[in-house]
Amino acid sequence: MLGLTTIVLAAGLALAGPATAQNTAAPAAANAPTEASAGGAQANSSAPATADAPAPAVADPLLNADGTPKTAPQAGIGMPVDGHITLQQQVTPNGREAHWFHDAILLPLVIAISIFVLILLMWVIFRYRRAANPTPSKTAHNTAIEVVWTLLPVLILVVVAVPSIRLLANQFKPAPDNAVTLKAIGNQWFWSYEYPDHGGIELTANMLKEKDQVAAGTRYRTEADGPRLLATDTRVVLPVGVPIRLLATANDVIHSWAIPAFWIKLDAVPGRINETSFTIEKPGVYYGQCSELCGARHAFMPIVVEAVTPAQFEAWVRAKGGTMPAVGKPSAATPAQPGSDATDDTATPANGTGPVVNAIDVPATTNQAATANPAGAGN
Ligand SMILES: [Cu+2]
Repeated sequence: MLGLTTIVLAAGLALAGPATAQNTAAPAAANAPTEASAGGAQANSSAPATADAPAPAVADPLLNADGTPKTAPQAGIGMPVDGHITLQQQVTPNGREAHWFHDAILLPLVIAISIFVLILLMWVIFRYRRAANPTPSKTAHNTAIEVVWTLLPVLILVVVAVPSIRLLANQFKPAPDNAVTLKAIGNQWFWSYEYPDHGGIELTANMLKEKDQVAAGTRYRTEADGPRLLATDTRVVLPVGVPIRLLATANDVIHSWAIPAFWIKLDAVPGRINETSFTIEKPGVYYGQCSELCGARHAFMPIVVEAVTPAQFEAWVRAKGGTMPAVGKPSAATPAQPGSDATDDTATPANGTGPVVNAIDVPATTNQAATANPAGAGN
């Protein structure tokens, strides 16, 4: 009986959901058609539409007329490098701190401890083997050594804990009010994005396929787009030098939004919004991938961020039909987690019914439709 009640309740919620979403998402919905039509006119959103679509009112300042990006990535920056075995070059303060922590503290410490233990083992094996030491010592305790082997590891852990906890705290420091909010939404198997503080710009990013994998006339990956399996048809555009508030959620299963060069890996969980922040220090193109096993095409939902100057970012926002938020205006998108003190289900129903707000318009988009590539099915 309880099961039946649950099903009925769930069905009721599902039916009520879209209505709630429409109410809460009115501003976003108003922008959506504009964005959709503008997107249709851009080669990066839908390749087949390129041929006969009219030119957009304001051309995307970051794209060429044929939809390819103007900015090519810099070799070895923001992407993996053949034969490279340590962290990617970091372009955020947290990333640099983590890189330093890894290279200057953890790695030397791990190597020193391993060598020390190896030497001790070798010494015991050779010096105290039966042939060299036929009558073993009966010593069972040595207070001095026991104090050392207890205190030394404790001291080492304390030394490691200080920078470790500092880094952890920095990673979860809430973004300031002037941050640019980017909402990343994981889908099987592509990413969609929203800029809630910039007039609700929405993007959908699909992986670009190779030339021999797509039908003639369809956009495929070029060197300007980036490495194979990492390039997307639409890039996330973010300003440098400005804190970014990253919100991550998902529509279906758990995904994870990760860019190694930013020191960012944030789980995107359905019905929940995870938040972190970072500041990109250098303009450039940076690549990442979904980092949570999310199904058959998990490996084919890359992430590309193009970091530009704030002026270029503003021009891009305007070209996308978005608006710049008033100076000093706090983000409207700062989420309250379910169960937190800040959660107020009456004022912001989206918090109590996470999946509903996530579901706005997005399910209509599919990987195949956006790339217009039938080869993707069941791949
Ligand atoms: Cu995924």
